[in-house]
Amino acid sequence: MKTAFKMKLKPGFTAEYKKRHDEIWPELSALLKENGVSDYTIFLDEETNILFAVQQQNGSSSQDLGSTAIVQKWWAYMADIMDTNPDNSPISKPLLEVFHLD
Ligand code: RM4
Repeated sequence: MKTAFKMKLKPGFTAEYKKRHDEIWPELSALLKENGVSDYTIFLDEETNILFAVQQQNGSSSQDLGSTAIVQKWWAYMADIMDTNPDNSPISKPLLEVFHLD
């Protein structure tokens, strides 16, 4: 099932955000794939600093893995450049699919 959600990047951290994701921890990538997440892409609207994430999920969403140590560590690592909840998870809102072309 394809799902999408938005998050928020702090202004001025586009390059840093991309760098950190270019260097995503292999154990995080592995965890996502083990939990059925694939084809996971994040786009940035540079005008608003809104991050738009799209993923294929077969079971959990990438955002449902916050009980794992790896995701908690990643969220803590990313918290300085993103809008987050008190537990460091990124503030994320699901997006409504309004069109799909196979
Ligand atoms: C994002 C955010 C998401 C995570 C991806 C890998 O910046 O932290 O929660 O799933 O990275």
